[in-house]
Amino acid sequence: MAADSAASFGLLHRVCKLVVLLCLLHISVTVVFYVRSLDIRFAFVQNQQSHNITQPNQVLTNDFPSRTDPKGAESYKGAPTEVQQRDQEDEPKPPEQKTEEPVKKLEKCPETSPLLVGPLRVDFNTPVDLEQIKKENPAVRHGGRFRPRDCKAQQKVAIIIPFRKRDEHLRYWLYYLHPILQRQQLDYGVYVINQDGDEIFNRAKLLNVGYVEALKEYDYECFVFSDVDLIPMDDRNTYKCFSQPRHLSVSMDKFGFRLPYNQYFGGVSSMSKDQYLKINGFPNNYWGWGGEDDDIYNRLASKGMSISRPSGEQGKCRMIRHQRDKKNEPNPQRFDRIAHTRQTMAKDGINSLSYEVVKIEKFDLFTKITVDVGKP
Ligand code: UDH
Ligand code: NGS
Repeated sequence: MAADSAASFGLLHRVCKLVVLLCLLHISVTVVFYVRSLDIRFAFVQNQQSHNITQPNQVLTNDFPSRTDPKGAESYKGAPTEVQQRDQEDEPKPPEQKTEEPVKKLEKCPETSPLLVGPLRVDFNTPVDLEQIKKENPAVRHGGRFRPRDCKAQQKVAIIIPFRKRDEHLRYWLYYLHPILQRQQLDYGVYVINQDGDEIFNRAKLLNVGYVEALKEYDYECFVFSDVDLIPMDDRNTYKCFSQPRHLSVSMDKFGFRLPYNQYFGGVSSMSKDQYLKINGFPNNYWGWGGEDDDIYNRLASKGMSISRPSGEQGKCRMIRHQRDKKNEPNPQRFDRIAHTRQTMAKDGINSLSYEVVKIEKFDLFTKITVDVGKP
């Protein structure tokens, strides 16, 4: 009897063990299938996300086609990696997305930029390198263009530099001016107008060329005309236009930080399109050094305009010392010419400008336009 019950207990025990084992097997199979179904759902969601990002952008759809896209099924490369996905998000939004989520309209930048720091240290003892300047100004776009990211600039300003064989000066100019102009929150472009050949230099004609060429590229409303060797020592001296033509380089180190004479309009000046057109632009026939800036002053005065200037403190600037350039000797005709500005200005200016563009080069930090301006 005892032996019988022991045997049946053993049998029951084995059956129970078998049942437990079967249960465990069942649970394991269920778990395996459940996990696999999760995988599939996860992949599907990822795929849907990639599809949603890429679908409106045809270029990207080719790179990351959705499994549901029959055209792309062959070339499917899997769900995008984190980097790929970020790249996609950086791409410009397609037009249809613009209607769903309108691009935020930028507010106008304040009248006075909050980024200004005031007086600056300027020296020319250490050489500067274009690559370094580029690295330090990552927001400057190809061709030397910039506009503020977070607000709409008050003015679109073309900066025109008359130029020939002054590469070292230009590097200093770019090194100091790009950070200043960005802090001034301007929508600006830098145009270096390079006189081709070795004929006698003509600063004012190059400035006229700069005006015309810059306008071909963008709807500039203000023009700053700057010698390549002049650097402002205070970023509150904003390179923009005012209700009257502006003289910006009012206290130069070489003149003991004073104006050399009241009518002086050389170095750096700015004019709106209207102001510039009112005086028929600048004279084209001042070959060699001197007088062209006095002629411009005479033009402005004859049209009843006055000169606006920053304070002596804010208008401080340094000139890079240099020798007189070859083929820019003092112009012996300059005194006679400035005596007759009123008679000549209607015929000599933007309405009589002729030149030939030799080359346009877009560098990282500026646009260089090489021109043949002819000879006297
Ligand atoms: N410029 C050139 N290349 C030239 C001549 C002039 O790029 O060969 C441009 C440059 O932007 C320069 C501007 O024209 O800043 C005005 O010319 P400038 O610098 O010769 O005129 P500035 O009145 O100097 O500043 C005159 C010569 C002073 C010689 C002093 C010697 N101690
Ligand atoms: C005047 C010149 C200007 C010149 C200014 C400053 O005499 O063109 O000196 O020159 N006018 C005449 O010659 C008629 S500077 O000292 O910067 O070389 O801008």
